[in-house]
Amino acid sequence: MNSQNVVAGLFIFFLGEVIGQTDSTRRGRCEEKAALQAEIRNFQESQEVLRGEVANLREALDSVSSLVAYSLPEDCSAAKARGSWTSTTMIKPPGLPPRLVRCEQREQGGGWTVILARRPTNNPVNFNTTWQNYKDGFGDISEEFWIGNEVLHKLTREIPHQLRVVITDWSDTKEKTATWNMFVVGSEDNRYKLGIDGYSPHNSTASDELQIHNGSSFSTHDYDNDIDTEHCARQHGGGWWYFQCYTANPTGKILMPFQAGDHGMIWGVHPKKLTLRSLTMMIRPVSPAPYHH
Ligand SMILES: *[C@@H]1O[C@H](CO)[C@@H](O)[C@H](O)[C@H]1NC(C)=O
Ligand SMILES: *[C@@H]1O[C@H](CO)[C@@H](O)[C@H](O)[C@H]1NC(C)=O
Ligand SMILES: *[C@@H]1O[C@H](CO)[C@@H](O)[C@H](O)[C@H]1NC(C)=O
Ligand SMILES: [Ca+2]
Repeated sequence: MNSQNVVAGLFIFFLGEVIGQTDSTRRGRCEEKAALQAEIRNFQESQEVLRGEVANLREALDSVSSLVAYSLPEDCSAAKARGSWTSTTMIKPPGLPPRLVRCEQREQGGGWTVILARRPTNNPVNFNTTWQNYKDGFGDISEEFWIGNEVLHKLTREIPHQLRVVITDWSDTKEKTATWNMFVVGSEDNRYKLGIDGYSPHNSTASDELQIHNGSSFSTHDYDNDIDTEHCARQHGGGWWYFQCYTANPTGKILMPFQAGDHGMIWGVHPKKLTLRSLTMMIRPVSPAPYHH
């Protein structure tokens, strides 16, 4: 064999290899493409299946959440009846979406839904706020808050409620308490009119400063419903059932003992007037567990 033949032979050999390789590569690519297309089809199909599943799940979730909402207690007395001792509780007031509230389950047999909480904090809540905020509720349920007039109306409109107030002033850190056996809040159309009665002197150490507010409409700095020529809410800095203007101002500013002013959190009038350090208002049905599904 001469060298020319060797070169020609090698050339043909490599050519054969290259052609062969290209061929098999092409064949491979075709197969891969088909496989890929099949996978894409599979993927699209499973995507459609998944989409259906997601829709099913969403539907199931909707019915589960309405079931959960349906089985939530209406208030803290219903929570208590189910054995709950916790303070922060999810309730579903009649006719309203679920919400977190603060419960008092130890005092006086428990079952109390806290509607207003005040105490000195580093982040005081501004209680000189709007009709809308008082309607919806505002603040932080572990600190200071107003539960919301709509909740108050929905809880008290059909079921007789009692009210309990716990106060402390700066001169005496011992708590004073008072109970009223009737507490009802009207609808927004009635400007959340207050009905209060049945102060019980036997078990109250705080004086009755609320009875005189009976029948008053609710007022805020942007909605004057008091019977005074002045604007009580704006003057005294709270949202409240002002009349002319108040004997108790539970949503007033927490003032230090050396401060003074009618816009303070005040309980009573001179000479019985107390400048409060803390205040909690809570309600519960007069008879236990009155709610029915
Ligand atoms: C206070 O007394 C009244 C009647 O004397 C009673 O109906 C009410 O349940 C008592 N309240 C508390 C919190 O003990
Ligand atoms: C409270 O007000 C309502 C109407 O606003 C009235 O019917 C009721 O007699 C009042 N109760 C008392 C004790 O004043
Ligand atoms: C309450 O807020 C209103 C509106 O911002 C203001 O006009 C009024 O002076 C405030 N009242 C007090 C006591 O701070
Ligand atoms: Ca007025």
